Amino acid sequence: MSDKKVSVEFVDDVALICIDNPPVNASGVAVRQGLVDALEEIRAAGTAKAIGLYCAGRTFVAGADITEFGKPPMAPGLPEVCDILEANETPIVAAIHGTALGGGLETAMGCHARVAVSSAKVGLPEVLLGLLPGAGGTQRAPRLAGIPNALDLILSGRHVPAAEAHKMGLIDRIDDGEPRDVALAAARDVVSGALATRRTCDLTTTPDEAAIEATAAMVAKKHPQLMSPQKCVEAVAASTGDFKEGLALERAAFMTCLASPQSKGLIHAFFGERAVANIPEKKAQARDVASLGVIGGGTMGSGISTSALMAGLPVTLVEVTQEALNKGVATITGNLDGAVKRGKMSAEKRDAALAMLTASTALESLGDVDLVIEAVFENMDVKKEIFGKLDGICKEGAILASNTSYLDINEIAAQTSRPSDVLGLHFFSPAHIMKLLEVVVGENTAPEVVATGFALAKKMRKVGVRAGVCDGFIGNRILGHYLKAASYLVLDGAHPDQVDKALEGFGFAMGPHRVGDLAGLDIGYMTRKRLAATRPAEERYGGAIADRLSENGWNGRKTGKGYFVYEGRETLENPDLNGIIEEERTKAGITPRSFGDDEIVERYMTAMISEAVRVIEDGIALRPVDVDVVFLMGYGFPRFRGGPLHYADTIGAAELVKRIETYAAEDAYYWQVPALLKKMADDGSTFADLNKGK
Ligand code: T1G
Repeated sequence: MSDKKVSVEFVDDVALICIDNPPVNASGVAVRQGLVDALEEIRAAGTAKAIGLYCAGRTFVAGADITEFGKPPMAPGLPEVCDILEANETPIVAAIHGTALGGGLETAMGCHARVAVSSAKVGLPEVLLGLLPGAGGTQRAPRLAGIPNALDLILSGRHVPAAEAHKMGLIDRIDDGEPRDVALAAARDVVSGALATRRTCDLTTTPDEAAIEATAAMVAKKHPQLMSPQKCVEAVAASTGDFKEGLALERAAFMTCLASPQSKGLIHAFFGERAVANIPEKKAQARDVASLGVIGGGTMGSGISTSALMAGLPVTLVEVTQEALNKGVATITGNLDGAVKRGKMSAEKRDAALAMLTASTALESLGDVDLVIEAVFENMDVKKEIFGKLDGICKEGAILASNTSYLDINEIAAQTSRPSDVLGLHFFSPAHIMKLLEVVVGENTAPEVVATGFALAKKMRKVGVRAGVCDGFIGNRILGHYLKAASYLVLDGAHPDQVDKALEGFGFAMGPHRVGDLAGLDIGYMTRKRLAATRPAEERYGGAIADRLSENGWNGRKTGKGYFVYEGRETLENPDLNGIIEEERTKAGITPRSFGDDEIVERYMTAMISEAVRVIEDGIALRPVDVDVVFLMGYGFPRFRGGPLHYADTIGAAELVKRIETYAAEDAYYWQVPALLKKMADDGSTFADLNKGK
């Protein structure tokens, strides 16, 4: 059965088992069967007094093979393998390097002792996939580390450094060296008695009702929509009882979660974040970027600079005046201080990062940098002027990027003699925190320049998504469309607060009106004014209410008033809002009607999905998963729903077409069925099929 992902080596009176299943030694069926076969081979040989288990490559087992989920189970299952390891007569010690995660840590906890190199990390991140540890982790972790630590590990999904894991009791010893050597030394120490062994199942868990109750309450408050966190708490609570009964409860909970749409959404998100790196330019040779220039020290420019400095990239920040420059440097310093406070970096690293910042009021100071990111306010003429100047200043081979959120990269590139070196790098605010980076590819952008954009994204720990050129690229184009649906809902009778609450119930961290107030209503106002001249006559105008707010100077949090009123940390009703809404309805001759929360969500999501389909049709996004990742990483889309188009597959193209045709009776211009969606409704295909290139 096994295709030798697992090998056995006999050294004197010990045996070594090596797992070699690149890239991350996921415990797929070949690894599981290989482990069982290896134990049998060692038993048959009868020479080993102890066994060392280690992995080849960059990491210990990083979990069960997630690609097997949702497929018919293949024996032996991982729970069974962990039980076999634990029951084995000859003691087994696991030698951990890299990351022992999920089923990987469970495999190690099934062994009779664990040693780790000091750089190793361990964790049980299954909850991030809408699951819970399903191979004994909820029963063995509490026995080794106690209930509070086990709850922390299982509900945070965090990767715990070896030293802390040692303190927790998960790791018995820290040993540095090559994994095989560490495994060999540890196995010999088991034989000599220098390293104690025990079966985790024989240990007992000290009850801790208070921790269980407090965690259950926290989970109910923090993750009201999610199933698996609650299941995690229930399983850990069972660890104070009979071991086998606890395993059975864990298994039942695991199978329930595995079948849930939430887990499917989260697993789609996991693989999606990796799939978006698969671009046509993947094989092109990226250029080295060892220095960055950033033009504009405003919110975006200082956020981008901060992110680059945190990634170890020297930055030259350019502003027009010394005062603006000082403000930019102060913002960057504040961002870095904040990162130190949040424990994201040490004070020493902050100081080193700040030392890599050069501030200048001269564009000429960017003559030698490898890549420039222009992040000035959203005005085409200003951007064109800057790119025209950069063309004469920057060295040959330098890459010129714009952080524009909407504007035409081709038009900007045409200001230079080197349009092949120009692309869009669209960061999201706050840029030193948000993980999304839209890499906008112009009609002349060279493949190696695109590849460099993605390499920079990886270096800055961002998730790059390839986008074509259109107004607003992938995210903002779709946002612009579904926000119209939200504005029509309010004009037709729903209240902004109800719309927000309905979408927060769906899973968004914040509804569109609160997001508008947070980002600043003036941004939307300027966009509506910018597009006014080109707005089709047949398009219904939804911006009347928002215009009134901005024209009153009420632009949201930054002015203390927008759709809501903000006093300190309090969000209060805006007493003037209802009057404005009624006046605009009357002006438009609208008799308001009531909307249920479900209908609000349906209309909002159908609008989002339909424009997302057009973005695919127009080739602005490569695949549906690219749209999903943009919304998961940049627009607060509920991760457990997997993104707008993964979610769309839970509705089906036929039903979506029916909805749009129904709504079109009210507004045939806004509600149009995209051709691709119609085709999918006819041939029964799904967005998952499109992701597979079908
Ligand atoms: N299964 C299958 N493929 C995996 C995988 C896994 N567990 N982990 C990574 N890959 C693939 C990934 O898709 C990518 O593929 C390549 O490996 C490199 O990954 C019973 C049920 C280990 C920290 O949740 O967090 O065990 O894109 O790009 O940035 O209780 O991968 O190259 O084709 O992410 O260096 C629990 C998931 C599973 C850990 C490395 N384990 N992995 O990060 O590389 S559930 C996890 C990670 C479980 C049991 C349960 C990270 C990493 P491709 P990468 P990286």
